[in-house]
Amino acid sequence: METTLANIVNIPVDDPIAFTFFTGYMAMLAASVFFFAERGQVNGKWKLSMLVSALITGIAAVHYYYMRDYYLATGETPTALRYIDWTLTVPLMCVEFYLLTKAAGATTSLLWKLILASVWMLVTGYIGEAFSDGSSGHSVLWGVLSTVGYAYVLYTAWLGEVAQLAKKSGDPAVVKGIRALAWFVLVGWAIYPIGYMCMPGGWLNTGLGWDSANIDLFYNIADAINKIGFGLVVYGIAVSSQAKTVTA
Ligand SMILES: *C/C=C(C)/C=C/C=C(C)/C=C/C1=C(C)CCCC1(C)C
Repeated sequence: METTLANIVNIPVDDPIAFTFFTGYMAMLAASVFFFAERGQVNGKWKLSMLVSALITGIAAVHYYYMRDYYLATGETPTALRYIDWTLTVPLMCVEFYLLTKAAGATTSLLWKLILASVWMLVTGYIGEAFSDGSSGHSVLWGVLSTVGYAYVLYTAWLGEVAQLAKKSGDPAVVKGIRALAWFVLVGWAIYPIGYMCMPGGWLNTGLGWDSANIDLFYNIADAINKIGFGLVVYGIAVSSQAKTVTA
């Protein structure tokens, strides 16, 4: 059998995109093991949230494994794999919001609204990215449509049902944790549309002359921040709310 270049893990030292694909993969894998192991240490009511954290980083790790290979073999951005990853993991982040506020009365209708908004955000974003010919009009329209879904999740986390339920929970660990997750949605998630606008033809691309694969630098860094960060916040809630019940 012939050995093709794609069989060899070769990370060019001067390629930051390849580097972030590789380290992103390792970080997601390590985080997954951590969340899964720590799941055994936390109070029963937080175990499912911890498992969801492990699933989010675990699903991402598998996608990073394939995305890294795809990028190394083709030099192109793995758009389809990227969006399959997000379509699985972002709704799971919505599940985290639901699970954390469930004791305070979160309904499955809230969960479905969040999932629908995030899937809308991703399907429209995918159309804007995968079928864009580099002329801005097409991708701007889909980017704007996508932002509607993003705005809905943002609103729900900061002011809407999730924020109100967190307050109602009366658990300071949950109030603080939901606020931290809301910050992730505001700042961490904003990296994605900024990257999107830096693509060829995008509003922020003027004069950058960037290759479209540069988008992966934004997405890889944002994914590490958001997926591992989300999980750590959930872990923090589980641990601090537990410490309270022990001393109470
Ligand atoms: C783990 C993956 C996460 C948290 C992915 C989040 C993705 C977004 C918030 C993407 C948002 C987009 C817009 C708001 C407009 C342009 C198109 C997208 C899909 C990049």
